[in-house]
Amino acid sequence: MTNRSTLLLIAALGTASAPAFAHVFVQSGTATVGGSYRAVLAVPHGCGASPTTKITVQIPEGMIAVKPMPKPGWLIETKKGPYAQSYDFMHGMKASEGIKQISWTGKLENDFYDEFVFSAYLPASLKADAPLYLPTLQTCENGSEDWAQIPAAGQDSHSLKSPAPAVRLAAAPAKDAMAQMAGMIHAGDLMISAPWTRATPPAAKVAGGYLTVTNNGKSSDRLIGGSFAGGSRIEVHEMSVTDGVMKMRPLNAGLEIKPGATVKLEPGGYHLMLMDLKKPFAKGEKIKAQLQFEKAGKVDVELDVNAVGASAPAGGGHAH
Ligand SMILES: [Cu+2]
Repeated sequence: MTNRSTLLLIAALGTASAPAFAHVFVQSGTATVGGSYRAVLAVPHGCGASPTTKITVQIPEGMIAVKPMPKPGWLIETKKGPYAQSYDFMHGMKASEGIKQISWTGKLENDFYDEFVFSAYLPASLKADAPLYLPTLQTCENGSEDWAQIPAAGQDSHSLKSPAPAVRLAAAPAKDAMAQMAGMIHAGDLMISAPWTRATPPAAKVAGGYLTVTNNGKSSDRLIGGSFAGGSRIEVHEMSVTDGVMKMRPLNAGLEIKPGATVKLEPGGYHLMLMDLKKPFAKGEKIKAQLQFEKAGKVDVELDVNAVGASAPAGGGHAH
């Protein structure tokens, strides 16, 4: 590309984005629910040619834990109030009130551009189908602009004269999806995720194996056992407390996974038992294994070897 065409392209892009630039708008216009959000309110011009002296934004219902970022030269005032409902916030906390309005008072010449920033949290319960609107009153030395118009259903916000800044919401990835993506295996109607085991002490002849199986089918399947590299076979075990003693026993008929059910094999409960280890498992290794299901058949998995004692069941766990 020549310098000249680069310049032309930049000029063309500049023209194309100019109409949106004429409004007060939210710069980071898409936010993922179930996480924190940094809102940047962009103010590209004054009221006509008159300098901006105050920006007042209304915080929409559902945008919680709002905190404005200090801004040199600008006085920040907030109004707090109750939310319409209580929301789940981070670390299991509930939030039922907070900042509902922020105003910044200062001066912004019409020839300059500025940004007004606050942080917020978007609860996971928010639906990603409708944007959140932040009606904003721009006060100037002469006059004001009320960016508060909200498009009706089906209406394009570009057709509005003074549209309210909007934040589009994006759905949060399914819980644990990120963590499981790498290890997720589909076999027929079954979905197997996060298979793992533990590093073993030198003399150990067995190791526990853990994973989650979901049956998306219409009929039951059974996890019967399997095989693995570096040992004889995999059994399916159940851990139970009998007369106050924690014991495990092999499930000779296998472990049933009912239609629609998610069964977790985890320390202290159902687990795989990897038998007759030829050498210990070392942390960071991956153990190739093949699980045997009654209907889904043989399914190849790789078990991540975690640290010795990772997520060990309370009370000592495995006695073999
Ligand atoms: Cu066991």
